[in-house]
Amino acid sequence: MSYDKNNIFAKILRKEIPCKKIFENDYVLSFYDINPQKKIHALVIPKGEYINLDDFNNRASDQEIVALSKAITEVAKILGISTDNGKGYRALTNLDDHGGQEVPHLHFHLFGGEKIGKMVE
Ligand code: DGP
Repeated sequence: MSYDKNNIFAKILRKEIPCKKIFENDYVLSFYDINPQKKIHALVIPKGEYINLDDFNNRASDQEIVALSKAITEVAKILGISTDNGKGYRALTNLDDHGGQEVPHLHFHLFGGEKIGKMVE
């Protein structure tokens, strides 16, 4: 499967459609999910063209990988849901068909602002 340059997050990265930005640096963009599933629902995406986490880990540079991982922690701090203040959140990424991925550009969901039930008992 090749990267679809017309996916919605590619359009957001090209500023062809707007987003409610939370954080940005050379490698990463974070913005609010358009259809929040929890009180706080943010997305963190790499600026590079990666379909999912497997594609990212196969092809991205160490710099890009570190930047994405650290951005998740940074965004949680900005949103006031980080483990620093004893709150916490869920970071999740869906991969491909069985994972229920809809947008084929790697994204981590950050859910927080309320207690989240267990997905796997
Ligand atoms: P997933 O199912 O993991 O591929 O999640 C895709 C998420 O992307 C879903 O929670 C809704 C969100 N989303 C889809 N279109 C847009 C959009 O145009 N703007 C924003 N901010 N989020 C979007």
